[in-house]
Amino acid sequence: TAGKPIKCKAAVCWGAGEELKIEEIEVAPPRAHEVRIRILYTGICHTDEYTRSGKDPEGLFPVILGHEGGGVVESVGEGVNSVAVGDHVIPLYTAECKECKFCKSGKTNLCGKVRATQGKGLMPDNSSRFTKDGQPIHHFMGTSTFSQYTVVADVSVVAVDKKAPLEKVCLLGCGITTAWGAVVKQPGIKGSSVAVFGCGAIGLGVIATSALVGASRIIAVDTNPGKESWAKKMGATDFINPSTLPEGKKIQDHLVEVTDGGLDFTFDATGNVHVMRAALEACHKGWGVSTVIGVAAAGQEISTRPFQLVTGRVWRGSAFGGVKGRTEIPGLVEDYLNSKVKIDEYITHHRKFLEINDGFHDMHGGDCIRCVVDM
Ligand code: AHE
Ligand code: ZN
Repeated sequence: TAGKPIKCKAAVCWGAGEELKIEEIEVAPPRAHEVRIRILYTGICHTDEYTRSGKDPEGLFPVILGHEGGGVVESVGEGVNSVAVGDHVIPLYTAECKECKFCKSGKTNLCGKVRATQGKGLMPDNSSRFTKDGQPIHHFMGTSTFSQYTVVADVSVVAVDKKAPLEKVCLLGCGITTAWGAVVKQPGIKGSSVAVFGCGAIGLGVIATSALVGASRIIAVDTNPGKESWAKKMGATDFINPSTLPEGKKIQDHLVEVTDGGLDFTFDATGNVHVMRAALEACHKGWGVSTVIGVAAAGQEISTRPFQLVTGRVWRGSAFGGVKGRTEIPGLVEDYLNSKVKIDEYITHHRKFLEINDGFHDMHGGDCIRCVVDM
């Protein structure tokens, strides 16, 4: 099949707010510095739903969504030497070229190499590899894992140990890595108090990783009472449901009271800007650090009194947990194989590819942490 177009099935979203439609599409061969991958499994993340729904200001249609995949390299374009045919791989929506200003800075994982074209739903040469009856379909996040075959830039993919089941480690393509990185790259969590807002896959991952690195107290916050047992299972020491607080009592004020002045570290894993404010204001005066992980809809803005910052709280954020995918994901896979990093625990739902829309519906239910789709 190398060098030839491949016909396969893909879940296409034709317009904002529409359900995905399984279509037979054509996937062009990889050009120079591109890799064509047979996707075997993919997770569904709220960001796929965010873009599907039309809330993403960068959203383009028609599009093949999906950014939490695992697969096998089918063929490679000219000049590709980082992965080879047959390698087990995870596509990366945060590329790592190792040579741009960002990559070389040593200060960030945000690679600049393909971000502009990725945001336009195109490959680095400004064109798409996906067509349906000749009509181009946009790529998404440089990954488009809701297709049986996808094409990605060689800087946007990493090979992993073949011993690791792809139906599990595909989740390292987004949620679990994002949560892990947000915690391990934040100095000082060991021995400190942490509050985590939102107990979806990201929030639970932040809890699990905070426990792993030795936080002294981990307070989980969620309005769904069903999340208490999940949070405790992952290592939370306390669970607070803000909707059970007395009328008019703000969650941040409650947290400051029960922690003798506030948390050392807080994390937002909701994408709700009011929750982000609460997370910042729940931090301890003088040193508390709040990390924004959740993605907020177009037009949303955060606010707080500047006095919160003047008095020593720090508001920060990270994308993909600050993780450099090509450098660090192989190690995370080994950590999973050595039972240091949990993945299986997050998988509550499985779906066949033809049921992918049901996977989206699963995600809206409070009992779904991650749904893995068998392509
Ligand atoms: N396109 C949106 C922003 C979306 C966003 O923030 N994406 C996160 C990853 S979400 C994973 O589920 C991210 O890492 N962004 C960094 C980047 O370069 O896109 C918008 O609001 O425009
Ligand atoms: Zn995601």
